[in-house]
Amino acid sequence: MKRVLKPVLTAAFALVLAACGDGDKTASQRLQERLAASVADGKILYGHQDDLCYGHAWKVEDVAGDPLERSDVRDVCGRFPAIVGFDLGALELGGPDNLDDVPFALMRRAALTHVERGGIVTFSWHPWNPLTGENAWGMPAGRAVASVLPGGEKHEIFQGWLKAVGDFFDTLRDADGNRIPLIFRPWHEHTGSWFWWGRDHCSVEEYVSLFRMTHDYLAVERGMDNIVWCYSPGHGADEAMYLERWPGDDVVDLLGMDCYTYLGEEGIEAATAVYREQVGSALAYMTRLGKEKGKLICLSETGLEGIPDPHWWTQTLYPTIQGAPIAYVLTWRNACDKPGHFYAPWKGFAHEADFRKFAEQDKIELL
Ligand code: BMA
Repeated sequence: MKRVLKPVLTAAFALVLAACGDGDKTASQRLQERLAASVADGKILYGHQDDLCYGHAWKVEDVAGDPLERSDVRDVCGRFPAIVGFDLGALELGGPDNLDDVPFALMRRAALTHVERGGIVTFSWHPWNPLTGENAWGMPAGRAVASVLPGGEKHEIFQGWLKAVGDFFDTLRDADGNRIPLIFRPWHEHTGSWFWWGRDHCSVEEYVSLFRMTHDYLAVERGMDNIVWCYSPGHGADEAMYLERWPGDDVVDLLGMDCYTYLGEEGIEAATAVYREQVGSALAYMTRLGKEKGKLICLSETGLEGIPDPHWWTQTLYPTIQGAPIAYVLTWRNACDKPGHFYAPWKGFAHEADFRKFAEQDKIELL
């Protein structure tokens, strides 16, 4: 009798434990809790786009075998970024590589490797325009958003594109076969009009429907409860614009913002002043909104292309973000094939010491 009962009781106890403990939380909730704990601890995680796949003047060649230990960030400060960003653009076209020539097989390995090391991954998506066949930036955009919504002429094709994203995410599983937690940040910078889902190319209702359709397909239809959904308007959005196309409290977990220091003809001082004003004011209302909505906030994309300012990290970025409860800040990619297109330092770069100082701040977390 005892022998029969014991395993039954043990199994029942495990069930009760699971119901009370972490076991009933989704991977998305656990990642949000981890980020919230880091914010409560006063930390800001540092992230870098495509970090393990390539850097300034190098790239991974051996997709299946490379140990993925190279990183421009690590070369400069000895540590990997805490967050690595990837972009799914061109996945929808069915080819092996993304829009920046990163093989999806490499992206998968890099994401899994980074999570195994204790890091966090985030995905953006610059899909082609399903109506015109141009890339995400191609203009005129036409009524592409309307065309992918139910009843639109590209709806069915677009369902296939969403399926491609779902299928790719579904392959991101740990050694136990569980889907890894990930941040997904679709339909970003939509308060500008440089992408086909931008402000001038669709109505408020159409944008909201696009976001919700994407969420419902992955989170509901595919049951992906490992995704933290990030909403990230572009630079210059005031609070009204930020909220104008808000897709709903039920489909957003993380409030983001994409904002860069744009070096124009007026010089670095003017660019820095604009950046500090834009990011500073956005983080102020995002902090309030995050509290009201019980959601985390982040600076989802930022940087200064080519980093011509020797003190950008310590005198522009750090003072602008250090007072805000952002979970993370991510700087954009270091292209391996465009020498001036980089947003993190690399070994030998003239101003690399300033990044090291930034990375050494107590507040700033790397792996
Ligand atoms: C842009 C640039 C492009 C790139 C795109 C998507 O900001 O970096 O070169 O193709 O992002 O990653």
